[in-house]
Amino acid sequence: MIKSRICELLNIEYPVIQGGMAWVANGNLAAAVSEAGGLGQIASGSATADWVREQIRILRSKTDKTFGVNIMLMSPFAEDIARLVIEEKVPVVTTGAGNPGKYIEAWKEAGIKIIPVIPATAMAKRMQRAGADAIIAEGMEAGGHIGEMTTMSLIPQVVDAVSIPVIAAGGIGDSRGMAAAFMLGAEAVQLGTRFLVAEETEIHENYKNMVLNARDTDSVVSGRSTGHPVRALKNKFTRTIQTLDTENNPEEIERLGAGALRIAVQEGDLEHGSFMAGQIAGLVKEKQTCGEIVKELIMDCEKLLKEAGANRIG
Ligand code: TUI
Repeated sequence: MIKSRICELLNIEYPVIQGGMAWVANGNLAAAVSEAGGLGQIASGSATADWVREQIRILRSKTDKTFGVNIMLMSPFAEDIARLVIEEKVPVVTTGAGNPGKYIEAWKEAGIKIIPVIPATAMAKRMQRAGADAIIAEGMEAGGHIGEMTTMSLIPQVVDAVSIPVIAAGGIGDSRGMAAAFMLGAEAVQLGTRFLVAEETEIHENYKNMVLNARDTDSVVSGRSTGHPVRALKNKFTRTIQTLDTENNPEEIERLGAGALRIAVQEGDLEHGSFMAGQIAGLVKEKQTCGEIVKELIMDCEKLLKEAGANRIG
């Protein structure tokens, strides 16, 4: 049985976390993942605190298992949601796209488990010093807003830099990626792209088909000129943004970018939408329930790790 400090810390059965995907990860999806024994998360993205509160209600009507809320720190509502998670006694908070330092003391007082996403070791150490319970180290293979490091290089360096448990994210789509992450010293994995096509995920069919039809090289990074690079599947939108990058026009990128993810998720607009997904999209070929995804990951990962023990070189 794969057990780790993360299972104990979060009171979950399996060390599998569903990524905090803005506009995608609602109360329904998070409940399905938590019911499957992993950690489901509601993503606040740029939504209001009222929307997040509603999703927490929906989730709690479907499961009494542990769940998380992911707070996107660049959101204008981050402050409100930071308060809401205390009011609602949310058990686990993860953060992305910034430094959650100013909220940590209040969250700790409320007994919330705090897990920031970090893109590099310096930030990992800072978060440990500030009182984080664990960290998610996310490589640039991930979809959405990314850092510079790859998962393969980032995970072992972060594992050596901190003593709190490390959750690996970015480029993990199946049990092989999960086993590799454990070999690098991670104690859990976070997957986003694989859950994009889950049966319970309520996004436009065009989005699911973009992921299911993607090849390995179909995701691209755009928006570097804004300081907030984003990985998404190639389309007219990403080509426009890349042109604006070369013209060094971050203002126009911010203007076009605002709302592009929502347009992809809700309207499936293949030209103007930002279909954020990770490099591992090329591996995702099948719609499954969250229960099937979690079970397959765990069973096959256990087998791989056992076989790796039996087939040691030398
Ligand atoms: O946050 C993500 N992925 C996201 S957020 C998002 S919503 C969005 N939409 C359009 C433009 C920008 C965002 C879509 N995908 N992943 C976690 C993550 N966090 N990746 C990188 C970071 C990060 C970056 C800098 C975490 C901390 C950090 O600290 C900088 C500082 O303040 O020192």
